[in-house]
Amino acid sequence: MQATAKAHTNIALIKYWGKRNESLILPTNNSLSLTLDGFYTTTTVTFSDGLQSDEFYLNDERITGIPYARVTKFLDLIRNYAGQQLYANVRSTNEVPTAAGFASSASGFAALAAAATRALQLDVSEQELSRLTRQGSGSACRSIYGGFVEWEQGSKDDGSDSYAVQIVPEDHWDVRVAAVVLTATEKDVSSREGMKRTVDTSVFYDGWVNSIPHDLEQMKQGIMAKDFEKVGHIAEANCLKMHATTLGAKPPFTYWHDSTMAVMQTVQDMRAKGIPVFFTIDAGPNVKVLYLPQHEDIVKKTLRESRGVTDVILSRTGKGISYK
Ligand code: 2P0
Repeated sequence: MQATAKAHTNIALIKYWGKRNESLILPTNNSLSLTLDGFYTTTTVTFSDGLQSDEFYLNDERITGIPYARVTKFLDLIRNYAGQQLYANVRSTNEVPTAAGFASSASGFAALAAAATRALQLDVSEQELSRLTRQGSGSACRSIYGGFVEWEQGSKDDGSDSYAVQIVPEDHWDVRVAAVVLTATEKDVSSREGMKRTVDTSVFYDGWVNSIPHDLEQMKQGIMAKDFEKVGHIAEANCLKMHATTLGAKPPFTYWHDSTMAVMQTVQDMRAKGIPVFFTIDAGPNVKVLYLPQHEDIVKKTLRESRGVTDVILSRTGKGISYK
């Protein structure tokens, strides 16, 4: 009744930004991501009839409150699926520096779903695992797979056609990502709250949703052709559009700090000098920079010198779920 799974985080090049169903976590648009090998969560789940409730430890610390509630709610889903009632001990180790601004929920829920289903010896396909994982955290459903991954939004009300699919595996293309660390403070507006406020109130929201099919088609062409300029330009523009929706919300908000904009400027300045680099930003101030291996040294050096930067962490493309 015990299993251990490892899942890597992912960075969206076409963002998931809004739900059409909050309890089932069904998105308003398809999204597309790159799985990263540098950031991951390893989770061991042990179901036991000796437990009176679920237990959750993260990096050896007992977790309570909202993060614990999200884990038990997800375990309820798995228990329901399996048709049994045993409580679980969950032990996770995060190799995702929170300061790097990666949602640890992506690798966290992917590893939890994989370990919990394996511990119960459930015979689930990767597609089914992705569908289950989605209900813990939307972006996590993409972390089941390595390489470039698309989350199909689906159209059914029950969510049965909303899951991730792999576009190409991790060895298709050596694209790299630099995580530019700016601040260790918690964000003011969580991604869950931010996307809800945007869907409910942003005057720019329809424009965002309507722009996705074209971005997706072009992005997939770029990935297949390994056209870095094409992929980079679409990713950067898609990120800017997502962030524009927050300025049209009521009340308006932004995830950017002045140092965020300084890094965006640094990236565009590098590009003006002929180095192909592109940025993307999630629901926080930190910036991720896409680059090719031959530019690693100059990219790292230049980003480190940008105003307000405390660290630059480099990553390659990563694998999907693995078990120990
Ligand atoms: C993404 N983000 O595609 C987008 C871009 C943030 C900005 O997915 O409510 O933690 O658990 O489904 O997955 C962050 O949102 O939200 C996210 P829930 P999640 O990566």
